[in-house]
Amino acid sequence: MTSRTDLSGFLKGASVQVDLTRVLLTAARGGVRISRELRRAGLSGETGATGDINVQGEAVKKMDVIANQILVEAFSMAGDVAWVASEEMEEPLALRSGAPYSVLFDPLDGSSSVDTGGSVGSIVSIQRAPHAGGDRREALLQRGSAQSAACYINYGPATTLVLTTGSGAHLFCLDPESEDFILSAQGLRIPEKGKLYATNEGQRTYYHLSTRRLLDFLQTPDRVDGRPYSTRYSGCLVTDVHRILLEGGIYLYPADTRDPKKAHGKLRLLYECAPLAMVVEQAGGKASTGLAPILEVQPTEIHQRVPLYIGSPREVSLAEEFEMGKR
Ligand code: AFP
Repeated sequence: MTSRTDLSGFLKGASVQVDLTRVLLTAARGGVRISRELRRAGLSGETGATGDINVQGEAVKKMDVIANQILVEAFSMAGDVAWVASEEMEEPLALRSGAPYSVLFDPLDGSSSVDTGGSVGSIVSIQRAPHAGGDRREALLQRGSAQSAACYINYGPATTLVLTTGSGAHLFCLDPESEDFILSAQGLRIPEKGKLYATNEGQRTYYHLSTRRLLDFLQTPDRVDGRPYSTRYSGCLVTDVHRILLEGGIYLYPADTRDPKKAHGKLRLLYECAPLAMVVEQAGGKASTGLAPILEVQPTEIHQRVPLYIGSPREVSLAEEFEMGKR
């Protein structure tokens, strides 16, 4: 039998601080429970919507609520977490005064795919909590570059976890029998250039001219440059970014002209874009708003939205050139 490294053994071997290790293991255990619930959702009546609308103005699915409860409960018991903030909660929740970390998460990204058997994900950002606790909003509004660690879990045909503590990005696969995450690739490297792009092209009419020109470019045949690109879009950010991370290319959710209230696109900076940016950059990729690195954006609100271009360095730089009007 080949030797296996589980998540806990990996973090120990990588000399990750003990308290940060505990928080990451808590996130992973939460992911195992969510994965279990997802497998049973169709049998236990946990599909469909609750009838509520969340702080983002989106229909809440039953599995959104369950996944959120699982993670809040897990971090509440962890002891190392001062604050949690979630896509599903209007306000951050204070857990333990003086604890070293704050955790921000999207408990179930792409939840509209649950009922139709699509892949979904969880995204977790871990940042240092300020010593004195501070005002709840101020304390959590940290740039992505200040994150201590970030991870996502993709619930697909297999449940996979990709994490970074700032020294590379590493991929783990959930063993469904032992329910351990087992190391499957250490030091992931995103291809410098890919052949795929992922975007909701049905909304192209609403995209700004610069973005439409970028798409035109990606679709224009050029054998030497490897165009046209192919589209792969599942409607789940985690799943789409995971594919781009492994195969190269670009995921984009741009700003658009559809809804003045969402002039910055749909995706949330603190618990979607920043953690994914940290993971992808640790694998040698890039993440940008089109105008600036995602990790350098100073948040002003917990549920702030930003445009996102993320993936291979070549395609993200190209997207920036279009969005900055250099092409
Ligand atoms: P849901 O969680 O409501 O399914 O939204 C998922 C998401 O935030 C992200 O995972 C997708 O990339 C994006 O929305 C898809 O949005 P569009 O439906 O506008 O393409």
